[in-house]
Amino acid sequence: AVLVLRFIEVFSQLATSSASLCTAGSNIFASVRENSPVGQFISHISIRSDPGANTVRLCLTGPNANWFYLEGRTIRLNSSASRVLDREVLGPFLIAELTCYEDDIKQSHYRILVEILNENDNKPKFLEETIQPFSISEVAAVNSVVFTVKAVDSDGDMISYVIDQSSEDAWFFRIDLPNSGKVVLSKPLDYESRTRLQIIMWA
Ligand SMILES: [Ca+2]
Ligand SMILES: [Ca+2]
Ligand SMILES: [Ca+2]
Repeated sequence: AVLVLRFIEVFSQLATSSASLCTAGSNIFASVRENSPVGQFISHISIRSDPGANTVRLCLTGPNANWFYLEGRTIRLNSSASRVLDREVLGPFLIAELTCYEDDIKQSHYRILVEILNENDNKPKFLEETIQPFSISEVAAVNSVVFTVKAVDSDGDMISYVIDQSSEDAWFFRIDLPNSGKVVLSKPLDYESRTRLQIIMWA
């Protein structure tokens, strides 16, 4: 008889737990564009109960929980003018956890994974060592690569390079492969007529 009673106890606990107002939720996978304004919608929370009901409490925790706030059953972005969501600083994902308490007893726990979508919000920057003054022999072959520049872009964008045609000595040079940064000599050089050349390049 004792054994039968114990079995019934376990069964009734399981039944109570599955009837919790916190259930029917799920892990949350969402995305948000970087630089999004405060209040940007992230995700609904699909738990059964209205979190306004005084027996149920939702709690955000985890490494990036401070990027979110709760508004009823909605998760929104907690950014501000001085604290922008920056994919280049934070990386591609925000990670947090959502815990649902009922009468202060932890009932369910969900993972939140939000991808930060990239925007092209950084300009390419030339690597200083590739844009220093340097010498070219006056006998350098026309149509040969005489120098190579390189720029980096923290968005990971493909970079192309152009010679500003308004710059004084632009006509001495050309770029055959816009993404390579390789600058080709177009005209023969003559030390007796010019000892310095200067061009402006854009990345
Ligand atoms: Ca950014
Ligand atoms: Ca970006
Ligand atoms: Ca960029």
